[in-house]
Amino acid sequence: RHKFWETQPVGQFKDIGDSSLSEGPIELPTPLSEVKQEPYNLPDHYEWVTCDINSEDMCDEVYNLLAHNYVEDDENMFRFKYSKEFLRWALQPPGYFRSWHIGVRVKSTKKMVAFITGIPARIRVRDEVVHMAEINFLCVHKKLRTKRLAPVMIKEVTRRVHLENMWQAAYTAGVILPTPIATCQYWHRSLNPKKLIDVGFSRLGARMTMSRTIKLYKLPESTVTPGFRKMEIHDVPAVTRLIRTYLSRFVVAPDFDENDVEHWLLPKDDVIDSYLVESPETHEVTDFCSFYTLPSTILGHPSYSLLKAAYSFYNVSTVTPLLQLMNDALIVAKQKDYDVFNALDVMQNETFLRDLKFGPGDGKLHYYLYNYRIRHALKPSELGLVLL
Ligand code: NHW
Ligand code: EN5
Repeated sequence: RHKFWETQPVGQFKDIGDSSLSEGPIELPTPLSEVKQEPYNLPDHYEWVTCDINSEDMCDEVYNLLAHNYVEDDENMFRFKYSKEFLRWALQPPGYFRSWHIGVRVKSTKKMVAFITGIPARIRVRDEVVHMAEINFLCVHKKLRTKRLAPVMIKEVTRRVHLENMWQAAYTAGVILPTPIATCQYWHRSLNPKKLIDVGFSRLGARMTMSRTIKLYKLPESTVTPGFRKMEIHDVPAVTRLIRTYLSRFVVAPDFDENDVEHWLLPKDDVIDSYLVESPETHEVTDFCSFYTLPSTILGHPSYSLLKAAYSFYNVSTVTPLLQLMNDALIVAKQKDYDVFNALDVMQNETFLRDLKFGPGDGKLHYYLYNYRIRHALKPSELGLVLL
């Protein structure tokens, strides 16, 4: 069934329920001198390129490959359209390796036809912090699909991760592979229901009119929580303390330090939005919420071409009820003209999704670890990790 994945150190379907297998690394690291020194062979006429995402031309090429060939929904109505600024942010966290930003070109024309990336991350699994790669943006041009190029891309990024003495990875996908550590559900909160219905993202409910639907999803003009404001650079230490304490309760979560928080959570226009609650009395930071910006191209619609979507990222409530905090997040997203606010059922998100009028989508997201076995699949609420 899975000619490639059967050869890889990942949990296999045949091993599900085998209690003799213990948790942790599947294979031991090999000496660095035994890691293959040359890149894997590509089919004739193709060549590897290490991408410089800071170069305007390279960034353009990657952006265009993804904008035309990356992930679509199951009915091919929408396609993710990561912005260039987003890609630069996603690919250059503290300690990133340029060698993990891997493209494939046609030798003769230099056209970029495939891409895969890794970034370093410290991920805690139960009480062990593991230095991993987060793998993302695997993409093969539509015209080169099903030619087994993806396994070569995956082996090459694995080799380059090994050269940095890292032996585990985390990734997510909409497809089922051997074998998920957790399966999460996408939820969607309409902010601009008329447009969502017009473009086929959602449907008018049974016995619902357009005007009743618009009223159903109406939000207040401004946020309600006293002390709710945008995160600023001087908040990094307080937000780091808040988020570290919060993430310690999940089975799998990133081990963020202040540098990570500054990179991943400090607001960047049209990339990442973060808000916190500073107590008007004590000036303590008690609550935090964030979302990233990932629009989708609307395929083949006469009047609209872009769906503006916000995706829930990391949220922490200690004083403000999570429901109220996320309602404020919806209000700012509406003020900023997003059409929809998306969230997974990870962390404590289930406690607000239904009350805040999110509905389940038709997409699932499966979480995976490479070369690390987990004894039982986790519940989404045991995951404290969100990938982009
Ligand atoms: S998930 C998004 C992936 N990208 C897309 O869906 C974009 C649109 N699709 C495509 O570009 C986020 C192509 O369809 C792709 C497959 C490139 C997906 N992950 O070349 P072939 C990520 O980026 C397996 C892993 O003929 P293709 C996460 C498939 O099961 N494997 O197919 C990426 C089969 O293997 P099998 C996937 O359609 C994580 C083989 O590829 C996959 O032309 C990567 C077929 O290859 C997917 N999303 O190209 C793993 N989709 O064994 C990282 C298909 O079943 C692992 N396949 O025969 C860790 C590495 C680092 C380790 C470090 C220690
Ligand atoms: C790795 N970092 O399928 C990324 N999205 O539900 C790879 N559906 O937007 C991840 N099909 O349900 C890939 N509207 C996995 C995601 C791939 C993209 C994807 C789904 C997630 C999605 C929408 C549109 C469906 C269009 C037809 C959807 C219903 C919304 C409705 C709003 C009102 C309340 C009920 C739900």
